[in-house]
Amino acid sequence: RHVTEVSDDLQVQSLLEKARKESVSTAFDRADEMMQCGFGSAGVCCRYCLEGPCRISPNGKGPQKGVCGADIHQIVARSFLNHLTQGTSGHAEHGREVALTLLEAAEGKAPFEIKDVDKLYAVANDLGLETADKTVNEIAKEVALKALEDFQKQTGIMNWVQMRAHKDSLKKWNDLRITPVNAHLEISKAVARNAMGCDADPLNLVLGAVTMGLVDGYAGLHLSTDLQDILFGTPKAVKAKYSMAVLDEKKVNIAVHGHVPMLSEKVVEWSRKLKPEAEKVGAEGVNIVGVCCTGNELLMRQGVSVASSFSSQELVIVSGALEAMVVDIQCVMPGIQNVAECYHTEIITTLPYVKIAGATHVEFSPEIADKAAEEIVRKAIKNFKNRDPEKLSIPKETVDAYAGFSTEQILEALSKLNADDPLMPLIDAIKAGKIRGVAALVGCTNPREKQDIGNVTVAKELLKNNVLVVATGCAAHSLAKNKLMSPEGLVYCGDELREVLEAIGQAVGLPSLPPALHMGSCVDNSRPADLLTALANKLGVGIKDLPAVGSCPETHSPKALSIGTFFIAHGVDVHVGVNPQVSGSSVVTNILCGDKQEGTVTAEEVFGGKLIYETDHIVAAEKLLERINMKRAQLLG
Ligand code: BF8
Ligand code: SF4
Repeated sequence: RHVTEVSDDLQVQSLLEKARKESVSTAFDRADEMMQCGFGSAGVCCRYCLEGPCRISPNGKGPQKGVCGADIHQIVARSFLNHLTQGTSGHAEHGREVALTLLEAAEGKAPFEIKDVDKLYAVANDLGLETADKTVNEIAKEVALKALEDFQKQTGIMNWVQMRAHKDSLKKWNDLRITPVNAHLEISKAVARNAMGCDADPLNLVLGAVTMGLVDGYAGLHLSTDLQDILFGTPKAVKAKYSMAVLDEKKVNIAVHGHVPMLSEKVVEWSRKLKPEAEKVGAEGVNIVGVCCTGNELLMRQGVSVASSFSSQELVIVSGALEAMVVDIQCVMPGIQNVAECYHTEIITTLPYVKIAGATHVEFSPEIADKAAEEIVRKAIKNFKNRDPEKLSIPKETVDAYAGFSTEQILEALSKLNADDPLMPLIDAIKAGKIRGVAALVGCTNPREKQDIGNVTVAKELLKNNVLVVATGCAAHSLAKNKLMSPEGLVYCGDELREVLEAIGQAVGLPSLPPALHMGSCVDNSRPADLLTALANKLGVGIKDLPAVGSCPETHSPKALSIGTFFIAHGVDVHVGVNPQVSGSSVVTNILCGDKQEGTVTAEEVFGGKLIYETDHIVAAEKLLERINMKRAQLLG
């Protein structure tokens, strides 16, 4: 593809041109070279035992059963569950790491403080813990232990499900007997049921996938957000900068990349402490830039600038201005190491189970957080002298964006309009049709797709039709770069939505709220879920009854599928713009994407929401609007 076809971002285009001139291979080029396997695309290839691999042709030619007798629907359902298990385990692992950090911090073993004591009390109360006469650290320890129970208990339901789920949704899951007991138990069960000779009922397998979605939502998203807010602070509105141009030629540049904020928070701290050392090597200081969701975490709480979303991560290195890229877990392309070898960048892995051959490894664990962060920043400073001026090319223009819209921050802003009942202004606007509905633009960028175009097109179409847009993950990155997170982007909103955004914004001393509200990283998809739960409770209805949708136009990650399934389990319609690899089975496709229909069971019928797979961005937005309008009509009559 020509550079203009791989990304809508001119800076990414120019860095990709540079990479190509310098014979550096990146994901965009590898995506062009890679043939897409038709069997894999349809989900009909099974490698779960050594009788296989078996693949079944969806057109009916050739064998229609695997050696064990599994048919195409069973194989597709298992590959779907496998994707969900993969995505969920990443988020659950994230939650567990944060819980352990909170425990060690509370016990005085790790150098972290409880930054948001109010949130700690709120979570402790929601968990039903007694807080009177206890110190902050004692309460934090109890909260951490409650969180860790969600990876241990053998009976009952997960504490975080009990605490955070809407009661109607929970009842539905209990009736279906799909409510998770503990995250590890469910993940292990999902792997086990997917093995050769186990679960062979496509519907039951899809319900297993829904359980994975719930584990993802509670042990992953909600638990991580709650505990991270306690440890690092609940985000408040913050102004920051986006684009590759946030790299600073005069400073030592460090990119933090991945997902968990524990180390990166410390790297920010040490980058300030070690400024004098950076000055000694001729730099003006140390500049931290974010990539992927670690970037989102630091942006939300510290206003750290963001350089790149997923698909262009290697191009941050191609700028020639990056002294170190520090990575933790997830969405870290192994390709960064090969690219780094063509420049002076040092790739630094930090977790014992996420290493990259050829990269430097500086081990991180909560108790040695300071030591690890200090060592990393020093390595970057030392590397500054190796920068090659011939290879330097930093794009020029940054884009301003507002972020930090936690549910708490949104409610605080709304309370300026109605102090007694902050949700009312939002509900009134929805009832009056000034806000037609709420859409969460979530998920990734994908090197096979033209970067940003799907995320931005869907968002703009919805905004134009007065849908309130919130965003997380790399989708938020696409929107921010296109001015949808600054008042400048108001021109893309319908008149009625714009009036609401201006009214709320002006009440908090801003010219307006931005068109799209940045709610954080991918685990922070708990925040839109919290907002919907609050709205549903206020209206006395289920989440499935709200005019709310999710859209994931450019995903690459199974994590996005598990987050999407979490929302579908609440009855929220979810759009994906990239093939979810289930088309080989009419049965599985109908369960996930079908409408209510005699004689078949569909997600729409059971939960009230479905999966919408649509690659045309305009059509996708139309379909989402149609669903929003349908739910509005049912809710408001
Ligand atoms: O968890 S949006 S590419 S970075 S998977 Fe990855 Fe997708 Fe980005 Fe964040 Ni989410
Ligand atoms: Fe083939 Fe069945 Fe083994 Fe899969 S589990 S590889 S379909 S024999």
